[in-house]
Amino acid sequence: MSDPFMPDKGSKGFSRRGFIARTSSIIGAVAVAGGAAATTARAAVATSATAAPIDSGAHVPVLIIGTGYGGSVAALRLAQAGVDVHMIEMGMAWDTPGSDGKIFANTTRPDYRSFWLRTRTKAPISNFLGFPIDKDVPRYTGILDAEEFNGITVYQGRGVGGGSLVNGGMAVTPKRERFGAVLPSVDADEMYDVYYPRANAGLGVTNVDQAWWETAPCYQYARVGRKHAQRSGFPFVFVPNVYDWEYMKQEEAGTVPRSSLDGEVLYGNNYGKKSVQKTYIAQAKATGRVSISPQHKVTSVAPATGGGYTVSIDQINTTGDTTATKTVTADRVFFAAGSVGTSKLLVRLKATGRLPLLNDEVGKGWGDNGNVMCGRANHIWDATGKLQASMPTAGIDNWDAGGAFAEVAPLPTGIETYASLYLSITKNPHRAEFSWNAATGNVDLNWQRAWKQPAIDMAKSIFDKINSKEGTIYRSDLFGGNKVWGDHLTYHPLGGAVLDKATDNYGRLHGYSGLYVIDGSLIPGNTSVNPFVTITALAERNIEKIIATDL
Ligand code: FAE
Repeated sequence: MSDPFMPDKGSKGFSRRGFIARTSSIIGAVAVAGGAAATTARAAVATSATAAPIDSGAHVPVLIIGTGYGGSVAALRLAQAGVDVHMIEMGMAWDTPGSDGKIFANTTRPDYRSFWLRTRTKAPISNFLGFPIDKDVPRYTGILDAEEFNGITVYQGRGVGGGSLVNGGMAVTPKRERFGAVLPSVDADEMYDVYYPRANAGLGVTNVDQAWWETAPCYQYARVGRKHAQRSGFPFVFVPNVYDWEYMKQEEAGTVPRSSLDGEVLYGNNYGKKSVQKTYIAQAKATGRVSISPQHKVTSVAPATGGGYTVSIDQINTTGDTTATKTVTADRVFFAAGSVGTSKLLVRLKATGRLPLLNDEVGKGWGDNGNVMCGRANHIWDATGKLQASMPTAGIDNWDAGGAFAEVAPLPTGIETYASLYLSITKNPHRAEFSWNAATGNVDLNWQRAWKQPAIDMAKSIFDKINSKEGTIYRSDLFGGNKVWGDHLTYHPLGGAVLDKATDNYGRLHGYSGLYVIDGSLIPGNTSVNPFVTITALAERNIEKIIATDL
């Protein structure tokens, strides 16, 4: 089959006019195909057999809100300790293929499955060669939420598995000497001796085979990233991942269906990636003590007369409409709805009198992990490869000298772009606060776009130097309006219910016994690297203590 993204035969380099012509026709074709597929595929998903939804009036010993990293760790460890657990997840189960035979949509061909209740995609990289690439999609409870707040779009995974469904799988343990700034109230020895190793084992974290990496065409972009980093004197570090490397080798050999080598990531990986659905949640379900209600959204938690908590839940359909309202009771409730989900719930419940005794730290200490994106335009002799594995393997560590750790990111378009893309994590000091807006009935976040400037400056400590050394420039065609910096987003929301402030030092919420926070909202805004290993390790630490002392 001919590859429609391939440059014309015989062309020496990349032709802008040719690309645009081809891209428009592909986008057009995909829009039609996606629309046609939508009706039948939605029917297939609706018949998913997994859902054993909770009944209104039920009583459960433990209810967990959310099924990402924190929620999954809590569910598994509680179940292993003999406690029955019910998990409530607003997103879909993601266990049933659509009419194309795939559970998840491809990054280059977004369809109804791609976005959470949007009628138009909102890709993190909005443009290519200056042209917008977003397109209309049917409104559906898709996998990636681009939630918009003042000055920032916060990307989050929706579904059983949370962010693990959509992320790049980079499984990075912060350097030990930096841990004191990440979680100042936590004993580093315990974390590095016990809980980080436990988390890495539970998540299935492994290192890429470096000998293979050195020659694999799909990591040419990363090798170019290394060459440029090292020529400018920056440390280049390999980072582990949860992707199955043996599977990726087989993808390369053409013996299995492609996932990472087909550009799958943002809207889910059909194969190869060990999301928590396949690790913690699979193990938790195997205990027989854990059940899950997908497409159920917790709207309220309040003390119940006679002890425990009353939890209100909306069951929703695939267009986001409420089809049933349920009330259940639970002895204990774990908030694991992610930094944004947990913060929004707690701030609203405090302000509206359901949980008035929560302290004033609730909603505070929110950060974006200093995320900022940029691209560099390489010379024609520095091709980054038309085949790019979607799972990053490495980063440039300039944290101590310049405050930035830059992930060498793929740009899996299927064509040679001569672009190097980076997601930088920076020491940006700004922290925002969630607050209740009684007029709109929403929870607002007071982030300001200008607060990204320190992050940009820190990222520049790496890329200005590389550009100067290589004689290259920043790409200005990726984020619209000739912008060089992707300063409008974060993939890494953290904080809002900070450990040892809104909660005690193990995540027990002040003011209410039996209410816990166990997700990224405990971490005060920055982890110095990608966050999910730290979220998982902290959850392992806290749940061990809670099981030992509270249950
Ligand atoms: P999270 O995984 O977000 O799970 C929360 C769950 O709660 C979600 O499934 C929600 O749908 C659900 N929920 C929310 N509100 C409600 C409610 N009211 N009722 C019921 N359910 C609810 O939380 N991190 C890395 O370390 N490495 C990476 O390579 C990486 N790449 C990323 C790429 C992308 C595109 C994105 C979006 C994120 C990436 N991250 C990465 C961040 C990582 O996925 C994120 O930090 C964790 O998923 C956060 O884990 P939590 O358990 O806090």
